[in-house]
Amino acid sequence: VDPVSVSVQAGDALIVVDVQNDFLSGGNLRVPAGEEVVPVLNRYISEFSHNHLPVFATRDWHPPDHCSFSARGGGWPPHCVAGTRGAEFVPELALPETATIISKAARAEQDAYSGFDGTNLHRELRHRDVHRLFIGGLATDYCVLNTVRDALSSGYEVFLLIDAIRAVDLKAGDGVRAVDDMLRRGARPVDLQSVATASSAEN
Ligand code: VGL
Ligand code: ZN
Repeated sequence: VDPVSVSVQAGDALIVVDVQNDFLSGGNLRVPAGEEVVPVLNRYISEFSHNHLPVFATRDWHPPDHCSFSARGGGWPPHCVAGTRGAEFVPELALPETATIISKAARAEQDAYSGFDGTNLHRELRHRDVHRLFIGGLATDYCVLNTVRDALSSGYEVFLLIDAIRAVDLKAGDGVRAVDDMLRRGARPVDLQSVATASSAEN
């Protein structure tokens, strides 16, 4: 995948997807190498913050009896139960105080992999005149995939942070297939270098 060069500008927002303790090592639904996205996302966060651009952070925010949990016939171990340590953002993630938190899948009978599903994310973005989204986080093959799909079908331009995503890979290749799917639908790949280079060239 060849990253495209882009400078961040007014109308852009960063969406950090589900960087929560339960998705990292020691958590209940470990994403392999999930911790590796944290320092990279911190660099994107500072790029956006320095340019006074909005940062959003989604979080999986389930009740203890959520329908996606195995006890209820769902496919996942209990994870990201609202108010528990597993649901907290990873402490090393340097979210600015101004970040907008988007909680999803907070009702027992409904799951949501997309940050747009059942939330006010779209409204918040329109309110801030955002039309381009830079999206990274966890997990590539679930919440990142579905957030990117919804963003594209809602008319946003999407830049996928290919160095700041990791997959669950329940089936080998799920992550690669998810990236292919997002790019085929029109997301454009970027990495720290292709974003930072373009924007620092202006300074
Ligand atoms: C996620 C599985 C279950 C995710 C959330 O954030 O990608 N994956 N719930
Ligand atoms: Zn979940």
